[in-house]
Formats: sequence, structure tokens, C-alpha cells
Amino acid sequence: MTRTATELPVLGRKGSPAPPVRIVHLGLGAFHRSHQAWFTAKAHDGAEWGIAAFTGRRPDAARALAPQDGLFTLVERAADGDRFEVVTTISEALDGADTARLNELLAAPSTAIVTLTVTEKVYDDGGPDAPLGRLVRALAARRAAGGGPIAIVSCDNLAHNAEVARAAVLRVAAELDAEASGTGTLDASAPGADDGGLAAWVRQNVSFVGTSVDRITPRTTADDVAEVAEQCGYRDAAPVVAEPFASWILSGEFPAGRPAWEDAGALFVEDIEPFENRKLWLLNGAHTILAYSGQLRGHATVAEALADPVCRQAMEAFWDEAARHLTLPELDVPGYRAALLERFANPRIAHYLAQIAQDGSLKLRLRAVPVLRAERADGRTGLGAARMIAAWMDYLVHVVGQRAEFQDPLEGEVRLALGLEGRERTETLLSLVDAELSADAAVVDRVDSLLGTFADE
Ligand code: CS2
Repeated sequence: MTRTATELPVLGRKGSPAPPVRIVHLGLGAFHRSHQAWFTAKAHDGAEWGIAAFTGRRPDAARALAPQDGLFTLVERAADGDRFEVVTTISEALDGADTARLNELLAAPSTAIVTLTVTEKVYDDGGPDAPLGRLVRALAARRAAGGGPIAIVSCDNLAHNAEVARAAVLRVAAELDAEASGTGTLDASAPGADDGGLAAWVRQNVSFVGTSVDRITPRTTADDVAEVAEQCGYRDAAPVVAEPFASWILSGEFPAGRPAWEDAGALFVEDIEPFENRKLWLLNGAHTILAYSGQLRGHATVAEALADPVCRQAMEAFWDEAARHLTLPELDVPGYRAALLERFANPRIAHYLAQIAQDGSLKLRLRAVPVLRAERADGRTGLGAARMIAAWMDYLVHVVGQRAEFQDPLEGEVRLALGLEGRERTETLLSLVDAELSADAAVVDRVDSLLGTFADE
């Protein structure tokens, strides 16, 4: 006889100790757990590398995980069934507002790594309560305590994420230095700025590691929670569902050591850029084009959109274009594309297009613009990338027409642009994605001519 969920024991460590914290993570969400926490669990020395994971804007994930000692179930959802695994590497699940604990952990020499999944837009936000502000204050605590060198590993879907993270951290550090010295704005890049100060300490002690991360992780549903209770015989308030595929490509130094992530298939490379581009353009770019074209044509998930030949052709046309700029043989673009088709078609993963459609202006900048620019530089039109941008515009018009919500870091600007009409609207929306492209009349005309491509017949 099956027991009701409330009679089941709660998932927990039951007295066995959590692994010692050596990694601090900012951005405790489903992706961190299906990816970095899982890679760490798979490393042969994973038991020596506990993670203290802090939430971002909302403390919910910490509230759900703390009563179960940081443990959670990873539901690996393959086309032919689910596999369940308890991931034990999160030693502490903490509210991001707990900066006292963050400072304490970063001050400890035993802390060797900070990983970040703070989303693309956060790197521009240096306010003191924003994750980066908190991180930089915690680095100041490490400096004061003589905690020693450390690696910061950005796991966000950004090109050059190491450099972006470095620039953001240095900017905030220079602001703190300026505050401390009361001398107004200190130029962190000026000669002599290295004489003492936090920014100088960061330059000497913090290694920024670039990564390309990949694992499709749709939002957990109430059905997933119920399934775990039924199949595993315990209560887990926060399981994570992910596809079986997982990839992590990294480049950079770990001055205080790292887990043997290669045991779980992580790849360490010298030059990460071609790998970043492959992932951002082929996977994320395809996601974005499917998200807009698919919703315009009445689909809800990636698998549904892929099954629609109109969406699939648009995606493949974009792939053909992007592939011209992914020329390293080891990128194995044909193999990567074939694997993506299989991953996207996984009928048991409900990956919602609405989730992917969020933050479009920023995602297009990373996923469509580089391909469009590269095509233009080679004397071609960049039709596939332009179609992705046009689909975003049509989607926004549709959503706003329905008085539905949309999420974008430039929401205010987007809404203003949507108040315009015709080519002017196209040009203004395009300027929010890329100012230079919007100054190119041929690109504006091209995008404008592609509006309506995915109108539902
Ligand atoms: C998606 C990504 O939501 C999105 O924008 O494209 O989250 C994607 O699922 C992951 O990068 C896969 O690794």
C-alpha cells in the first residue's frame, strides 16, 4: 500500500556530516544543482568539496533545501524513463541576504572557489545589495583576513564570461576603494591604481575562470515533487529535473585547487571562445528562435516547436549561418547539431518556451548579434539571425497586444518602442539589442521585411 506523502520521511543527512565547505556559490537555483553541484558530486574527491550555496533575489530555494540538509534529488529525465539520484554536495543552503555568513566563508582560506549563476543581466548591476556587490564585499573580507588566492568561476550563458566577471568585480572593487579613500572615483585601470586597495588585491589574487555550461533544466513542477515521493519513498520539497546530457568546458587557473570535475566529463581547454560560441549560437540561439517562432505559432514547449517544420527550418537556417563561423574541427558541428536535435526532441522534458523567451533583448545580443555581424562582415545578409530578431519583435507585439506580461531588463524601453509604428518601431527595438546594427539601414530593412514570418495561418 502506498503511503501518503506526509507520512514519508523527509530527505536529510540523518546525522552524517556534510562535506566541508570549499566552494561558495551565488545563485542557488535549479541549474546550479543539476550542473555544478552534480559535477562536484561525481568527482572522485567530491566528498571533500562541500558547497555553500546562496540564493539570489528570492530566498525560496534556501528555505526548501535547508530543512533537508541541502540534499536534493536529481531526476535525470531520459526519453525512455527517469533515474533518481540524491546529490549531497550542497552543505549549506543560504539566503543571499546572509552576507555575514558569506563574508565569513570567503574569509576562510579553506574556501577555494566561488561559482556564479547569477543570470546574464546581473553583471551590469553593481549595487551594494546586488550579488556582485555582496561578492566584492566578501572579497574585501578575504583580503582583510589574509584568506589568499581564489578562483571565481562564472557559469552564466555569456560570451567571455571570465572577462565580463572580472570587469564587473573590478568596477565594484574600485568603487569601494574610492568610497574608502573618499577621493571620488578611482580609475581602476589607471597606472598606479595597483598600489594597495581592493581592486589591486583582486588583480593579484583572484583568478577568473571562463566556462561554457550546458544542461537543459526545466522548472520543477508539483508533479515532479509527487513523483519523487512516490518513486523514492521520501519527501523532497525541491527536486531538480534535467536531461541526461551535461557538459562543462572551463578555461583558467584554480590557485587554491578544485574538485576533479573531469571525472564527470568536464573539459579543460586553453581557448574557450570557440566552445562558448558553439553553445551560445547553436543551442541557445536555437532555443531563442524556437521560443519566439514557436509561441507565435501556438506551441508551448521546445519539443512542440521543433516538431513544427516552419520553426525547425528557421532554426536550421540559423544553424547553417552560425556554422560558417564555427570552423575548428574539434567543434564537430555536425555531431553537435545531431545531438541537439535529439536533446530538443526529448518528449519527456517539458521545457517551456515562455521561460526561454525572457530577457530577450539581452539574449539576442549574445545569440543572434554575433552571427549577424559575422555574416555582414563576410558580405552576406545574415538572414537567419535577422529572422530570430524579427520573431522577437513579433512576439513582443503579440504579448503586449494580449496585455500579457513579459520579462526583460529593458522592459520600460521595450514598451516605449512598442508604442511606435512601422520601420521606426523596428529600428528602435533593434537599437535595444544592438545600437550599431540599428544604425545600418540595410539591417533594419531586412529585419522589418521579416516581420510576420511566423504568423499563425
Ligand atoms: C535557455 C538556457 O532559458 C534559456 O535561455 O536557452 O537556459 C538553456 O536551456 C541552457 O543554457 C542549456 O544548457
